[in-house]
Amino acid sequence: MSDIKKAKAVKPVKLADPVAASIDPATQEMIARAQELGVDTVFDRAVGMKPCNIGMQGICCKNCAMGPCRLPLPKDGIKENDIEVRKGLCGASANTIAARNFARMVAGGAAAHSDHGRCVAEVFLSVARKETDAYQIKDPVKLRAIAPHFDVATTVELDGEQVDREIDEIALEVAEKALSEWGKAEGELYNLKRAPKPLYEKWKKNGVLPRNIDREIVEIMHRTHMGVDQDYKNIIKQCTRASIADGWGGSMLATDLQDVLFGTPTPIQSEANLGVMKEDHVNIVIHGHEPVLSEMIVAVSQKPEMIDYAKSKGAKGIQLSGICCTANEMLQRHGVPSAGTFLQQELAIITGACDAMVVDIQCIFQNVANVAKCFHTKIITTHPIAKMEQNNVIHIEFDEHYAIQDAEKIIKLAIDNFQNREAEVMIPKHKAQQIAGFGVESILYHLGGTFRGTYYTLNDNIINGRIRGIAGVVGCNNARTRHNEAHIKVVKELIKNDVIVLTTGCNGIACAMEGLLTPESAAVFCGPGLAEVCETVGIPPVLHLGSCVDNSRILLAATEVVKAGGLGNDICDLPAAGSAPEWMSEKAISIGHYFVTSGVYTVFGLHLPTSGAPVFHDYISKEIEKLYGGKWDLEADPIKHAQLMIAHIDKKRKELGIDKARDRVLMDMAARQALDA
Ligand code: SF4
Ligand code: MSK
Repeated sequence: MSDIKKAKAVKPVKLADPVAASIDPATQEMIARAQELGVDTVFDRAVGMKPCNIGMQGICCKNCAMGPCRLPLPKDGIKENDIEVRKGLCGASANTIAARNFARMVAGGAAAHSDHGRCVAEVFLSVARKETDAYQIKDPVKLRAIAPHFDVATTVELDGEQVDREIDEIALEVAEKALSEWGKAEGELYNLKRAPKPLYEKWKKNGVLPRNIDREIVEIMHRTHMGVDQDYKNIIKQCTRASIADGWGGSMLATDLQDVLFGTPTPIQSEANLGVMKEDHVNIVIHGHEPVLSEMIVAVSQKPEMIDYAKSKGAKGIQLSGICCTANEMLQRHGVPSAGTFLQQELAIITGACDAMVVDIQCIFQNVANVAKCFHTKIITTHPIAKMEQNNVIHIEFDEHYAIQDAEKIIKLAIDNFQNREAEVMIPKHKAQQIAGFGVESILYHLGGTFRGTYYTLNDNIINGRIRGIAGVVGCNNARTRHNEAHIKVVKELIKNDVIVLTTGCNGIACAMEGLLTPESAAVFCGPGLAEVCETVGIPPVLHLGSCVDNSRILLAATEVVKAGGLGNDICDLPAAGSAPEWMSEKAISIGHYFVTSGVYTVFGLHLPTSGAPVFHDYISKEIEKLYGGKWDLEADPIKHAQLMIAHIDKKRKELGIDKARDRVLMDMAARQALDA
């Protein structure tokens, strides 16, 4: 305690047990260190403040000033006339209230992803218009690949022949059309047609094709206003439309345009956990979601003059690392190591070695500024929509037109702060190797057929049973449950049972910290079939596909599997399932709902804010399957959670007639087609 600013430290009333709070030794060490220094962290606060039971069940309405109206479940069970007896002042039923709350979570999540996408689209337009020279189009091949989805021609007729169109012309047209996706007056989103045709037809039949991204979010806010939509099925219909506008709209646009601008990820080696920070370097931890700024920070931090400047201040160099999805963005394109997941953000400062934490948008604790007051760390906010009220926070607004200058200013500030370290530095030793940077394209390369140009090998191995199925395991940490425990138990149970895992977000970081993102982990943790495939092609059993917006890569990978043939005609036919074992954010609910309405059986951990309205809960966890082929489920126990996913995968294998194929019968193309017939 003597070596930190005592006056600023606020001792929490109750302290967390570090071992009960996290499975990760680095996290345990740093929680204990924080407690020794008298600095409170989210782990302590979670012990001291219990969540509201009514809110957890989704049955508290505060949509007007006559409330909040709370509708606890009757002790003697739900009555037949529940909607007449259990109601708010206006008469809103538990189903209406829970559906409205759920819909507003989808609106919040879809807005967050989509506003991120809009920002990228605006930078892309600036680049296409040559208004900034800080960014260039790094992946013209991907630009040509996505252009047709926007009805943008990639060739032009010249002397009676089709020749490649200028990349700048394509970029400008794609940029303008992409940006109009947020507010166009008529039509539907361009990317919807990238879904398997039967899925598109289901959306059309059910009247949920999104018109433009902003409209669907605004309409949720309107329909959930006091006294508007009071039919939970109709509210969820709009939820579906907005979540599709997220997954197949805003998020997919963000992913595609980021790939075009910053490069499509390819497998890359790096490290994960707090041990990636270096005591003798200037440590800059970048946290948030948007790669527009972090791309520049990566570029500028590698400039020799910046490294020399750091050396002139006594450091050996500059060590960048990331938290949350900015970490994933910098990891997948540059191999920048991940310092940790969502719940480790305060701990990075408590190392005493964080010279600057640079934040952009989403998942940033306001408490990082309080923790920073106890150390020398500069907290730098960079986004006009995400500031903090604490007076120790520096705001350097990032403008893509002055991107390099802004990044230089931020990095110099961090370097100048290196000499101000006061507290004893304590960086946990723990870190793990990881291979990240997978995507639709790289899966094609590793598990596809070079000549066939499809997901042939992947499908073949699913059909022959070496790979039992595919799981998308994604999402956050939640301080209400032991950090990373459910993430790791779910993933290990899946790969043990030959289910290949596609991961994004904080699950990806958790798996990296556990060493599951290495090809070598296959021999240790996988069932024999998956281990054989991973060893043969040299991939990890858990493929890290990137950040939260990159869940769109999972949708497109699933679509590629459908296209490759032999596993049905739609995403809902695949032996596949989704999971968010430690979810916490509204974005997770939006992702969960677009997984479900894209045909994926999706299991969440912890709890769902629907349990106080069992009829509504039944609707999204049973009836909705008839409309879209996917449904919600809930299981807090990680092993049972994974087993539910495996049972669903086995059910789909049986429906496809490939349940007997697990005895490793080698099949040729004709046999596979016969199975599909
Ligand atoms: Fe209560 Fe109805 Fe107002 Fe909600 S909208 S707070 S249920 S009166
Ligand atoms: S960062 S949304 S805690 S995954 Fe995308 Fe992690 Fe969840 Fe934030």
